[in-house]
Amino acid sequence: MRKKLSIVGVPMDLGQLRRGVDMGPSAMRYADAVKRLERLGYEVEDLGDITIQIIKDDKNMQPSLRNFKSIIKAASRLADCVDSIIQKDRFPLVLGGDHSIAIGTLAGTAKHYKKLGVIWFDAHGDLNTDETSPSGNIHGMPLAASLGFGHPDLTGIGGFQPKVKPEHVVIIGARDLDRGEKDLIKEHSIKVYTMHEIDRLGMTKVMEETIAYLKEKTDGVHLSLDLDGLDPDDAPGVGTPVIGGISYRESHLAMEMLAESEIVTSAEFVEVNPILDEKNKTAEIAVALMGSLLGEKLL
Ligand code: HAR
Ligand code: MN
Ligand code: MN
Ligand code: MN
Repeated sequence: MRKKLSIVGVPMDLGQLRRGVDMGPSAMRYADAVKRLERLGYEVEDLGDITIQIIKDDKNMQPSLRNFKSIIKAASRLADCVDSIIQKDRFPLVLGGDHSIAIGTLAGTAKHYKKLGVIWFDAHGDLNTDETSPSGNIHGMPLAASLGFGHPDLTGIGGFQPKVKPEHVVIIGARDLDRGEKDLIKEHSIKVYTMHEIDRLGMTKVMEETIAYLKEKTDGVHLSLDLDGLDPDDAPGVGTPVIGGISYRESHLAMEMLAESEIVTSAEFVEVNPILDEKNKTAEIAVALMGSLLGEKLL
């Protein structure tokens, strides 16, 4: 049977302060995401973008949760959309947008998998709550919210929580973790491959271990790929670059190994900011990584 895939864009930049990441979906479409995946034999439908509604005065209503209401609204819409894609037996591919959109993606996905695994490919942990966040930016909170930590309106999107359990999460590429995030990781024994472990073990071993860790105990795996997981020399078009990241080839290797493992059941590519990019390089990398994740090979 031919595999079917649905793309949905989330042109939202409200989870952080730098404008431009709302153009990420356009940039990835411009980089020929649809054609690239069709070439791999998928039947691809592009559902267009989720409508983003900016609620008046939301920005300053709660400084510890900036744009809270608008983000919740978008997340709920995205959750419904992802839910209906999976109901139609299609693979959801979400184009961000800042990383706060993952709250919605995971809410939609988790409805279908009781033991959902999550691979969080990111320079950051995104494990802050409104109480630990140094910025009040919700794009630093989506993994915490999906685990059930944080403001009840964020953790409760979709009407249930948590979406995912700590023992079903693997973070890859972390190199900028805040105090509260480190505490949460230790308290809940979340598996993290920081850049230290990636340097030490190599990406091959990291991915072998990640796949083995998730394969046995999960019934589906969501890949949440923040382009700032890559080194900013390779992927400059991101709002919060952190030096010393995953290389272009290492990230492809990770995607290729995931493709071989066949464990991934949904994916999102976030934080592409075309305004900060060099000739759409980061969006092109994102699309190339989608290709590798979905089975593209070099030979
Ligand atoms: N940890 C910082 C905060 O919570 C920075 C988060 C930056 N996040 C992203 N997503 N780009 O990974 O404010
Ligand atoms: Mn992130
Ligand atoms: Mn990040
Ligand atoms: Mn930080």
